[in-house]
Amino acid sequence: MQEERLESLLQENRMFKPTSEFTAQANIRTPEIYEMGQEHLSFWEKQAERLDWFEPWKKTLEWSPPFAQWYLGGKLNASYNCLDRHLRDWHRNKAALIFEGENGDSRILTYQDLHREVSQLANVLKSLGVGKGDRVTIYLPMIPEAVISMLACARIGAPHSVVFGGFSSDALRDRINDAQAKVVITSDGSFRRGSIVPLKENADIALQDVTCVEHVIVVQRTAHQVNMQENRDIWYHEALKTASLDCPPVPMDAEDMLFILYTSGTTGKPKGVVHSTGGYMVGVSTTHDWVFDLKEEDVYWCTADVGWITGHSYIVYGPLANGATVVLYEGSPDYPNKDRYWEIIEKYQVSILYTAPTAIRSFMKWGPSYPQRRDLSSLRLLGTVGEPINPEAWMWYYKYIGGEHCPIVDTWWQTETGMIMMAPLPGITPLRPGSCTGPFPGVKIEVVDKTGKPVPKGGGGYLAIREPWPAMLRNIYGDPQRFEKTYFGEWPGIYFTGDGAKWDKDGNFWVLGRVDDVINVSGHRIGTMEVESALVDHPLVAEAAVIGKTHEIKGQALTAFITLKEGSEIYPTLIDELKKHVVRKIGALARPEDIFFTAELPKTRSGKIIRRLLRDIAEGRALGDIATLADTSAVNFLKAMYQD
Ligand code: 6R9
Repeated sequence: MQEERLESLLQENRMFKPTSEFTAQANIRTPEIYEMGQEHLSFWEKQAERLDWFEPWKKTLEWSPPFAQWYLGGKLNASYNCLDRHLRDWHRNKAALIFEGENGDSRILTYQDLHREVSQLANVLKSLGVGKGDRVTIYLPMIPEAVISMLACARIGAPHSVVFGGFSSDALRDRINDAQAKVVITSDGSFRRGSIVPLKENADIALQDVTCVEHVIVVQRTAHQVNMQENRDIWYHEALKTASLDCPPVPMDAEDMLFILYTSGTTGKPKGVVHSTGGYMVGVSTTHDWVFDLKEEDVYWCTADVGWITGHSYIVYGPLANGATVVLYEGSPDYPNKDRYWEIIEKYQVSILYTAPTAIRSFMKWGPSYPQRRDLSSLRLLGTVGEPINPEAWMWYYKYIGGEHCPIVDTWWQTETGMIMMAPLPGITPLRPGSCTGPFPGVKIEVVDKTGKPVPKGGGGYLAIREPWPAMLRNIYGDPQRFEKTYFGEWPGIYFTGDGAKWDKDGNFWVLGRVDDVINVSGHRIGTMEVESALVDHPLVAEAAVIGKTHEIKGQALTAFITLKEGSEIYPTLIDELKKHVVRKIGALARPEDIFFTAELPKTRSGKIIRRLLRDIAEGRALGDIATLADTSAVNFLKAMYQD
């Protein structure tokens, strides 16, 4: 897949220079900014001034690979930077959150409103015994209370761990246990395409095997009947009624943990990515301001879920630190109609839209009539994130959504990087459909070979980050060895991204996708091992191998190859049962698209499953080198089966 994509990309020579009108009004207008970025330390020192610090930092960076510390000795609070400092002038009455529910209900919270509710919830958390350093798990839909909960935790220095509402009770349980959370914040349910997802019920099941959680705060969203466990469960709205409005923000050390966010890796166990307070806030606020060219009057909408890093950095912390007006939408793009996004843009006069290539490919499939029936003239800038965008989807987005006048910022970054690492600066960088252009000022990214040496321009290899950056992950929660091995194990002192890429003669980067056992389904990272463990957990399954197969809309889809235990019979509903089993163990996002039964899996002589061969078979490609294969009959069998 990578070679094919690369070939077609290299023929891609369309280029869109910033228009003079856009440049004239842009936040960043001069290319010298890149030279300033070369002076890595002074550059990031200057950017830190955009935050309010209770105490100034004494040293910008302490780098003892793999551990970085930024803004040492500085004290600040993320919630103070997102809220309190905007209350000094008229901004207190500016809309901070514009919430649109799936049912069409809406709620607008000004910065003052948000500050009030955050302070109250922070006091409730304190009354439940949550203090600095205690972890809180948040399992909520895309409703204002999700943002409020994150900021309330930040206010009292309690790291949050947001778990995406689409995860199953098993996945939630593992994440609660790994973080040893003291409190869980959830809701009775969430609306999804007209039905109710029973979040509280999932949380109750998860908590059956958990001993660390003392209390559950329950937001009422769907108002259906749920069980409330005495002495443990508390209604959010009732607790807030009596909570004081005054909750002073706790001064945090720049290096104190702001949050943990779990993401998939190459082993079965998700990694708890740890982010700091100071460096993270500097990174997300600077990139949000410059990449999205944020203006006071903008209505900014990022369609990600707060359960992912994109939601953390570019719905909550970056935009609110910058005093933006942020749209928060609860539902799906096709509910009740396929023009829901465009309806929202028209309704709130959205000027900046940040979404994912997988969504754009769905819109393409539905056709331009849906955006055409709405007024999208308020849009002035578009963004994408989550996976490589194919040039055709880029062009469609540019034409039908951006009306051929909005720059598109293709932003490459990761849960671990915390902030956007590569993207155009829309006032100065020429756009190339399918390329995220190049690194943000102050970021040093290279394409390197197996030994960690940069390949010449025009070549391809692995994407690596040469210097530490402020928003980089600080650790994997509770597992510093895994942190070092995963990210700095290949080449000491150089961060390995897990992505393959090519840079062209002009220095533009073309990211090709993951080179490890991580699959990107609709922009969501899923580890093959996680799905394999879920499958072998089924009583009939002996072995499972999961691969990513190219998919028109999702980018990649999961295909599983399975061998059954001795004496097990295949019956008609087994495939369906196995898919359901994975959904129960992980969540709907990990449901395999296809499942194939086979007598054997292709393995190396040392017994490792050769996923590369399975990928070739699934993609219908000629098989590469099979010299390492222990038994070629398995491959012949699989090929014959696949072609049937
Ligand atoms: C922010 C986010 C990270 C992985 C990353 C890469 C892929 C993200 C991309 C992109 C090409 C882009 N990725 N943005 N690939 N172009 N603009 O998505 O974080 O969920 O951790 O995923 O997503 O493969 O390594 P995360």
